[in-house]
Amino acid sequence: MKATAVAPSNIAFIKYWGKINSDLRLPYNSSISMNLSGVYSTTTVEFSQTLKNDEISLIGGVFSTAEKSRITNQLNLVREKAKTSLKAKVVTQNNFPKSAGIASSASGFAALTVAAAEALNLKLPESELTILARLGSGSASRSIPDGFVEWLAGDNSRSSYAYSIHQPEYWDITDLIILVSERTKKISSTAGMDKAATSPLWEKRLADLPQKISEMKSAISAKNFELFGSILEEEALNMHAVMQSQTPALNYWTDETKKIMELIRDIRRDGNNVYFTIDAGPNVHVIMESVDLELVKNRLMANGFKPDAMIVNRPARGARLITEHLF
Ligand code: 2P0
Repeated sequence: MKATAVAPSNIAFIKYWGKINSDLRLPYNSSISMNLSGVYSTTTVEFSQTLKNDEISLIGGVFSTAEKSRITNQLNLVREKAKTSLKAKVVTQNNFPKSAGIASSASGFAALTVAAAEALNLKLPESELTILARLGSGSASRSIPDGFVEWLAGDNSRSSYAYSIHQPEYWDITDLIILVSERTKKISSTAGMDKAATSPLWEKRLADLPQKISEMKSAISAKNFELFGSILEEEALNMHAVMQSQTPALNYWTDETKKIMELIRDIRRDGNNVYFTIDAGPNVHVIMESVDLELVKNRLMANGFKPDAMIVNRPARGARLITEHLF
């Protein structure tokens, strides 16, 4: 009745921004991502007859009431599948501080789902785990399969699942996350993406996405880094253009974010294949072939960015069970 799972965070190459069905967390479009080796959540779940309520805690932090109730809802989904009403103790640990501004919902809901399903001895196929995780947080579905992942939009809950396109070893690329301090409290991506369709750029984005997704997959399959990087960067800018032109407008960039974007363009003008992408926050993900890591790090440090504000990530496996429990 007890299990522990580790799940990575993931970086989206083609972004999920907007739900066609909020209750089922069905996205408007399919998305593509890579699991990250350097940022992950570990979650232990134990169901027990002695518990009167779910007991939910975060090592090194505190869950808000809203976060706790989202976790209870996720446990309810797994309990429903196992036809049990047993309550659970849940302990989670992220290997990155909450203040780093790294979203923990992808890694957190993936680890929670895999651990809870195992603790109730549900032997679910991977695709079903990705569907369950999606109901907790959309991007969590992409943190379950290994390596490079596509989450298919689908047109109902069964058809909106994620699968591995390539194993982590397939391509030796690096995502160097540059942590940027947040000046203002950010709007959650759940709240922000509800307004995506108010942007005048929205219809065009949606119309262009199928072609972009197919080009992105071809670029990854051909290991054409230059093509991959240019689609990656355009896609990030396109999503942020939608965010910034939504009503109300949503801006996640700080001056530091923009400075890093300019610096990456400079490094590229000097003949290096380096690109960036940005999620719903100010941190910049610098994407490069792994051989270029030292060069990029040195350029960033020469421009005042500290190594302790950088997290190196390689493509990683998805969620997996481990035998060491948190309690
Ligand atoms: C992504 N983001 O594809 C995009 C890019 C943010 C920007 O997935 O409401 O936390 O929990 O389903 O998964 C963040 O959205 O949203 C996200 P919910 P989630 O990675």
